Amino acid sequence: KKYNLAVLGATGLVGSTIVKILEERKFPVENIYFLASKKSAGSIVNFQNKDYVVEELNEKSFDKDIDIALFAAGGAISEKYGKLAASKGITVIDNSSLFRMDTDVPLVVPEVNADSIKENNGIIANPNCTTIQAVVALKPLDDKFKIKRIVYSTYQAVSGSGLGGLKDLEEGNVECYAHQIQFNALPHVDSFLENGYTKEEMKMIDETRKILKNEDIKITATCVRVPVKYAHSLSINVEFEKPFDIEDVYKVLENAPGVIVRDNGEENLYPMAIDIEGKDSVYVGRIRKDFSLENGINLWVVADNIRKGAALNAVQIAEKLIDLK
Ligand code: 11C
Repeated sequence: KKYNLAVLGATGLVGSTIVKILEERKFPVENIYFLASKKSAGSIVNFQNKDYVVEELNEKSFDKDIDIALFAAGGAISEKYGKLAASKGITVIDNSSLFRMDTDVPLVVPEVNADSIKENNGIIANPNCTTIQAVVALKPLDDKFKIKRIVYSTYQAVSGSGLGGLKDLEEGNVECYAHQIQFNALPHVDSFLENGYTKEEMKMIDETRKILKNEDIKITATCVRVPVKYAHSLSINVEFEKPFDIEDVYKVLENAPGVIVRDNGEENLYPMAIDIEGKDSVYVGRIRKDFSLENGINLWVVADNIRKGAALNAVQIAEKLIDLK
């Protein structure tokens, strides 16, 4: 069976990668529509060697016979059209943060909680990029050793801010960020909240708990923007309830879906952003015991923030969805 798709925001960084990944993975497409706000309407998108004109979004856009709409056009578009599309029987896979914490919206990373897709009421949320790569590594460890507490420290690529972030890094501008990102590290991702955390930090905390289905896990996070183009790196400190052998942690990660272990200090082998750009897996290295805790470990987790952190995860959700249809 083939499906009718709509892609919103296909000319952006995430949207254009969604288009590429649908092609790469040979998603069974019957018809595909590219929709965008007035600004991008009229642009050309090439899909499977055919040029398509991007249509301007309006209230009637979702009267078309569409099975799945992949939204990657920002929160404002999701707010305006997400529920409307769902009300017309279309399943929306939304990349924005808008619906993620809604109790009737599954927040899905297919390797972790593909089952939750069944509970959707027309909208499925794609998590934040840093959360996606974290939970791919943490879920199999949680299943085996039960996570009690997590400390996240992130080193995030500028592509997480879209084309503007890349431009600031390449040209040394101070347009997208509050300060220069070239040759710098900014402990500031997304805006600040009254509690002193940034939105990005609170997203990691809230979304991890929702995806791991455990509101009791204690989590704290510090998110930092670094002068890297693609791939976010995470230092993750984890405390488990159960005692473990570090060899078993290795084994669990080596067998985990979507994970590749790259870890050999003697050979200077560990995941690095420049190698992981363009890859689909979540890479884990620097796996070691935290000697300051009874049952703790440290991990270094790297993934391409535009692919696994956004576009690929959305397409994988769509693949699982059609398996269920
Ligand atoms: C960043 N993680 O690197 C952000 C981008 O909630 O989908 C994605 C924001 C989101 O800036």
